[in-house]
Amino acid sequence: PDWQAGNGFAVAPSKPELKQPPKYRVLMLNDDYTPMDFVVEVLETLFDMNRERATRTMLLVHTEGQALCGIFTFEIAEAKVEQVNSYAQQHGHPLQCTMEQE
Ligand code: NFA
Repeated sequence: PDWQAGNGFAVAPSKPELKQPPKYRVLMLNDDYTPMDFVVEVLETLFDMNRERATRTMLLVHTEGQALCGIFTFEIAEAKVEQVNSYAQQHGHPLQCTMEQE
């Protein structure tokens, strides 16, 4: 651990330096076929967004090609991606999410 010079004396750091777990971005990808209202519904239900935020995020994906849905630990991010992809597939839409380390 790094040592800190307090009032002229070398003293041990007051807290151990704990390493936090890596975080993962969940990104939604644009496609030409998924209806906009379906995307908004997915963002509301799986990413806990209100209608306004879900609509803004959907339009960002639509215009920019992708947008951030949220940042999670590995297991939560993995579950979100799986939920979006399987829910979309069940409804016959090509909508996809991916994840990447922050
Ligand atoms: N691009 C899709 C359309 O024009 C809408 C869409 C938005 C799809 C965001 C996927 C993600 N119907």
